[in-house]
Amino acid sequence: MTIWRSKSRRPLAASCRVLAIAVAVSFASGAGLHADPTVKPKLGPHAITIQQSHDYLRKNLAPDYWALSPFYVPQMSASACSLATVTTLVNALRGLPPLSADELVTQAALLQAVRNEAWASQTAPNGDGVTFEEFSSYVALSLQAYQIDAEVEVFKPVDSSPATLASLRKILTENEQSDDDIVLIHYNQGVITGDWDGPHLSPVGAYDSDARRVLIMDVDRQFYIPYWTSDEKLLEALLRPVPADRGRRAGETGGIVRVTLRGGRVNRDLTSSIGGGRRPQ
Ligand SMILES: [Ca+2]
Repeated sequence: MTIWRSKSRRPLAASCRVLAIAVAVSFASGAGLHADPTVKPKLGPHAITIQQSHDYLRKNLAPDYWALSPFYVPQMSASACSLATVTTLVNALRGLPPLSADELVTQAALLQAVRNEAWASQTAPNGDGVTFEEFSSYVALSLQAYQIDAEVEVFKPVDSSPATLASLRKILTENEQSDDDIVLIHYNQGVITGDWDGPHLSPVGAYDSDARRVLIMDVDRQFYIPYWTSDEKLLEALLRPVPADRGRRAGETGGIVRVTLRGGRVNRDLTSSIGGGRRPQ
C-alpha cells in the first residue's frame, strides 16, 4: 500500500480560493504511484512569471510596478483578494509615510478604517467574496477613509470584439505612463493560470504595449508570484462569467477599476527616486 499526499484546491462559494489537503490511498500493488489527475504545472501556457521575463522592467520605467511592488501584500484569507488589492492600492497611492511612527496600511487596518460590516464579512475566512459593483464601492470608501483625493473609473467589457480589445489596450497604455493612476482587475484567475476557475482581484503592475502583455500582481501569494499574460487573454479572463456554483456572484463577469489621483502624491519626495514619474517620450 502506498500513501501519498497532494495539494489540491476546491472552490469555496464564490471566494477567491481555498486550500485543501487531499490524502489519497492507493491499493495498487506492484504498479507504484498512479498519475494524479489533479497535478498541474504551477502556470499553464497563458502565463509566464516575472522571474522568467523581466526585460521590460529593466528597460522601462514601469512606474506602477515600482509604486506597487514595495506594498504588494498577500490576501489574508481565501476570500480576501479584494482587501489585499485595495490595501496594496492605498499604500501605493500614499507612498511611504514620512515619520518613523507612521504605519503602513494593513488589511486589518483598512477594514477598521472603512468600517463596512459587509466587506469584513465577505473577506473573512469562508466569506463569499465581493461583486464587481461592491468592489468599486469599497475602493471609493477606502480612498475616502484615507483622505486620498482620486477619481474611480470603471471599465466593464461586454464582448471580445476588436473594438473592446482596443479600448482595453488604450486604458492599459495610458495607465502605464504614470504612477498617478493604478488599474485593478476583477478577472477569472484560472483562465490565465490554468487552475482555479473562479473570480479574483489583483492590481496590474505593468503593461508592455509592444509585446501586448500585462503584468498581474496576483495577491494570491500562497500560490503565485507576479505573472505576465497577453492582453487578449486578460480580456477573456475579464469576460468569463463566475461559475454557476458560486452563489450570489454566479454569472457575473469582471472588469477594470482605474483609480487616478487628482492632486498628485502626498509623499512624492520619498517615492520619486525609485522610479515614480512619467515614462520618457
Ligand atoms: Ca499608472
